[in-house]
Amino acid sequence: MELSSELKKEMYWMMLLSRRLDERAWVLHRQGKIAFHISGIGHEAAQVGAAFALKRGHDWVTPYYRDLALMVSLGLTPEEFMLSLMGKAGEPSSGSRQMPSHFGLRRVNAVSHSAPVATQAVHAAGIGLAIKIKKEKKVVLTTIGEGSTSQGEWYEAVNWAAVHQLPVIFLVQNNQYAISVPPEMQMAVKSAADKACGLGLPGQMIDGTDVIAVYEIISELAEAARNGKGPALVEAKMYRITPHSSDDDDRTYRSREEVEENKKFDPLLLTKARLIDEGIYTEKDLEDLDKKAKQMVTDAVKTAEEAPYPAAEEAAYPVYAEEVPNA
Ligand SMILES: Cc1ncc(C[n+]2csc(CCOP(=O)(O)OP(=O)(O)O)c2C)c(N)n1
Ligand SMILES: [Mg+2]
Repeated sequence: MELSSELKKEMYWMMLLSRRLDERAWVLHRQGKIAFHISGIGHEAAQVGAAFALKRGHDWVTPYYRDLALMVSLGLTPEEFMLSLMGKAGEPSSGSRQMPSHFGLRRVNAVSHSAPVATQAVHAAGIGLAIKIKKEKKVVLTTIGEGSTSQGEWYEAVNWAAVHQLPVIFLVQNNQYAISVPPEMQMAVKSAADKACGLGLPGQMIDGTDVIAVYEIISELAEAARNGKGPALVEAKMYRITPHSSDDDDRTYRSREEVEENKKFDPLLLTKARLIDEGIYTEKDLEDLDKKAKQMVTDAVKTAEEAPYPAAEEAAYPVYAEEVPNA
């Protein structure tokens, strides 16, 4: 079924806004205004396609640190992202107790994760079990990098979801590096999706630069999972255009030529070209949208810069059950 132009426009807008937020984060880091950034540049198509396949606020998400575009599509505002980068009060994941990009947003059922990679997959399996016990028609999307599928927790979570036929979609974002380590140095199979056959669930590899393909595939799997058909594993392939994080110097393990070559597969540019080809947008429309996105980012930076830091006396509170102030 051909998707509506409106839907394509909405998805492009989320990709664009996330990209401009992400780029500004790098600038803020270089200006010494923030301590750390971990980037989702190159991952936007996979994340936006997946987010749009969910019923926002109904389904559940346990994301990972590269999921800015996923979170923006679910409803994280530019201001909230900037508050987290600057460690200001009111940041919705943890009231700025957590590292930036350890996304959580209670109003859309997105659960903040721990820094050890793959723990979010275990949380997803647990939420999936709760959904099954309560007989709800919901799905959990959990995301992860390909390198982190080598972690024990990931196998345990996928195994558990497969044994109990839980409504969980395990989305692997294969950006071809785990910091400096390429996939062939840490998995003997060609694709993380191949791991599915040993765990007893369907697995497939998809083009993670094609927002529409991702949307269509995850939509179908999500609907099947909501209707009791069990979990699925999807590996979306893309390229990590930036260094791993603002603490990484990627010149030590990959050539500039390789990075330049892979910029041809930049999902934002591919989607833009497609929208122009299909007559959905003109170059001028896209320029206007870009101005709008940049202005929103500038406004968000200003708001976050003017926002207060959390009060010192609130630092240790609340760790468990009470409300996070201002969240
Ligand atoms: C259990 C654990 N080991 C190591 C790390 C340090 N670490 C953080 S991100 C990362 C690489 C993860 O690579 P991948 O899963 O491919 O995700 P990507 O960052 O490429 O999106 C590592 C080793 C960690 N956070 N947790
Ligand atoms: Mg990776």
